[in-house]
Amino acid sequence: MKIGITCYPTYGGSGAVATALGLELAHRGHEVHFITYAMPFRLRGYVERVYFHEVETRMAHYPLFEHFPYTLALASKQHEVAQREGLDLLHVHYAIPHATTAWLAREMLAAERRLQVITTLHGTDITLVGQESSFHAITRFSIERSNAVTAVSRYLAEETRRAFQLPALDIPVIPNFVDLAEYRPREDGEPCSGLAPAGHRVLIHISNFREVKRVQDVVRIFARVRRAMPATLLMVGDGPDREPAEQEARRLEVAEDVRFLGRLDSVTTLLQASDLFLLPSQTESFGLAALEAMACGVPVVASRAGGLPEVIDDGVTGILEPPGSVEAMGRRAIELLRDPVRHRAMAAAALAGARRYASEDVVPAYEALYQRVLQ
Ligand code: GMT
Repeated sequence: MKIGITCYPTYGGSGAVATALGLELAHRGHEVHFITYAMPFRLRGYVERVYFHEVETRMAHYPLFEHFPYTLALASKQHEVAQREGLDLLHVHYAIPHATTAWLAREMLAAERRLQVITTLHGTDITLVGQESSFHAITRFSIERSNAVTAVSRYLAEETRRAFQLPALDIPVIPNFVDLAEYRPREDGEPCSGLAPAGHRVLIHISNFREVKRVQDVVRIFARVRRAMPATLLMVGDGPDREPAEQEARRLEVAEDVRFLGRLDSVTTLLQASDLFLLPSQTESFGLAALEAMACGVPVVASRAGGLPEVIDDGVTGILEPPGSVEAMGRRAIELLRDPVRHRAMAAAALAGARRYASEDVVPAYEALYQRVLQ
C-alpha cells in the first residue's frame, strides 16, 4: 500500500506513535510518505520506502497574512502528494487540524479518484482542544467524515462518543505499541549510565511539560522519596511548566538531586537506569511514555485517570492513585523502593504487561483496518 501519514513532528506521544507506525509499515513493505512541517522527531536518516514531504509554514513578503494559513498549506500538500505519489490512503494522527485537512485533500481529489482518510485520536485532541467551543463542531465534522476513526484506548473511544454526541460511531481501539527490541531492560554486565551518584535510587519523568502532566507534582512526589532515601530525579523533556518545576525543586530544597536534561530523542538508556517512572498527569488517554518505561522493566507511579488503568495494573505492574494525590503516590513509591523483592516482582510484571503491546502484534491491526477501508 501507499500510505500518507500526517502528525505533529514535535516532542509528543502522537508524533512518536505515528513515526513508529510509519517505520514499521515501511519495514513490512509498504511505501510511507510523511507529510508535515518538520521531520518527525523520531525519524532520522534514510529508511527504505520512507519519504518526507515538508509543508511550508510561512510565505516571504506577504504582509496580509499576519497568521500564515498552515492548514490550507497542509491540505494542499496532502492533495499534491496523494496525487503525485498515488497514495491509497491518508492516515492522520491527532484530529485537529489533520482530520480536517485530510478531508479537504480528499475532496480536492474526488473528481479523479478515491482517497481514504483514517484518523487516529490520541488524547488532548478530544479531551482538551476538541472540546474548546471554537473547535468542537469542526472536530465532530472531521471525525464523522473520516472513512475510519481509531482511538488509542477504550477510555478515549468512549470519551469521543460522549463529548461529540456520537453514541453509535464505530471507533476501533488500536492501542499504542512499543518496539521490544529497542525498549528492553538493561542486561547484566551492560555499563551503568552514571546518571546518579552511587547508592541513589533513580526516578524519571518524560513529557512535554504541559499543564496536563502536573510536573510540579512529579517534583513533590520526588521530594518525599528524597527525604526517605538517597535518590535522583531525571526530568526529560521541555515545555511551559519546566520553569515552575525547577522553582518547586528549589522551594522543596531538592534541586541538587533533580537533573533537568531537556528534550532527548532517545531515552532507552535513561529508562534502563531508572527504578521508577513518575506520571502523575491530570489525565492521559494512554501514556505511551509509561509503556516504554514498563518495557524497560520500570514500574510506573501514575494517576488513576483516563486510559492509564488500561495500561497499568495497580499493585501489579505499577501504582495508581487519583490525580493530585502526591502524599499517597510518594508513600507508595517509598514502600516499593524499600522492598527490593516487591520491586523486582513489579518490574518483571511491568515488562510482562508491556509485552501485550508489542509492535508486531499491534501494527497488523492497522494494516487490517487499511485493507477493510480500501475494499
Ligand atoms: O501527552 C502529550 O502531551 C502528548 C500527546 C500527543 O498527542 O502528542 O499525547 C497523547 O497521545 C499519546 C500517544 O497516543 C498518549 O500516549 C498520551 O496519553 C496522550 N496525552 C494525553 O492524553 C494527555
